[in-house]
Amino acid sequence: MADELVLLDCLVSMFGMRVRIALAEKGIKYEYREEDLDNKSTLLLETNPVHKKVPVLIHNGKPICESRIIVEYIDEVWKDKSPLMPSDPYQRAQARFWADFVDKKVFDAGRRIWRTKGEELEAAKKDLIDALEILEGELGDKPYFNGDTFGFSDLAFITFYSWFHTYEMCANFSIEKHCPKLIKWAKRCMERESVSKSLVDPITVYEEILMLKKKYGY
Ligand SMILES: N[C@@H](CCC(=O)N[C@@H](CS)C(=O)NCC(=O)O)C(=O)O
Ligand SMILES: *[C@@H]1O[C@H](CO)[C@@H](O)[C@H](O)[C@H]1NC(C)=O
Ligand SMILES: *[C@@H]1O[C@H](CO)[C@@H](O)[C@H](O)[C@H]1NC(C)=O
Repeated sequence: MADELVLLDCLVSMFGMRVRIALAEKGIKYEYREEDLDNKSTLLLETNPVHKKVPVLIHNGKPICESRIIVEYIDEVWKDKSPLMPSDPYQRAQARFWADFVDKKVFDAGRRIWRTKGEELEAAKKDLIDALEILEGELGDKPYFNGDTFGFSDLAFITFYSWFHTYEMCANFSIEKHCPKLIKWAKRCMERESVSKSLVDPITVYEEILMLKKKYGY
C-alpha cells in the first residue's frame, strides 16, 4: 500500500516550512492543506488536540505534531534517502541543541519584533541580534551547522530566512551587517531545491505580517 500523507500547514509558517523541506529532501509526495488559523478545521483540532497548531503530518491516518518531532519522524521512516540527522550520537545531540536554540531564542525574539512597539521592540531587536550573533559564531567558517553537509539544524533554522526581511523592516536593521556569514550560509542552503521550493517569498511573509499588525493593532 502506498503511504498516504496529509500535511496541515500554513504557508508562511517557519515550522511548516521545515516539514516541507524534509519531505522534499526525501522526495515524498503528500497532500498539502492550508489551515485558516482563525478558523481551524475539525481535522486540525482532532489531530492536534493538545496544541491545536500547525504543522501536523498525518501518515496513513496517524497524526504527528510539533515540527522538529515531525522532521525526525520523517528522517527515521524514510531513512535511506538524504539522511538529515547525523549518525554520530554526539553530533545528533548538537544538531538538536541548535534547533532547540532557534526555537527558544530566534523565534521568541522574532515574534516580539512584529508584535510590539517602543521599548519592548528595542529589547526584542537586541535579543534577536544576540541570538543571531551566537548562531553566526557557532557556524564560523563551516559551510553548514553540522559541518560539510546540510542537515537537521540547517533545516530547522533556514526557514527563518523567509522572515529576515520582516524582522529587518519592523526593527529597522540589517541582519547582513551583523551576521554576514549567516547570509552566505542562507544563500548556500537556498541552492538546494528542497529549500528554495519550500521557503516562502519574504515579501509574502511581510505582507501577511503587515495585515496582522493592522488587524490586531500590534
Ligand atoms: N512548536 C511548534 C510551533 C507551531 C506553531 O507555533 N504554529 C503556529 C503557526 S506558525 C500555529 O499553528 N498557531 C496557531 C495558534 O497558536 O492558534 C512546532 O514546532 O510545530
Ligand atoms: C470556517 O470554516 C468552515 C469550514 O472549514 C467554513 O464552512 C466557514 O464558512 C468558515 N467560517 C469563517 C468565518 O470563515
Ligand atoms: C533606521 O536606522 C538608520 C541607521 O541605522 C537611521 O538612520 C534611520 O533614521 C532609522 N529609521 C527609522 C525609521 O528609525
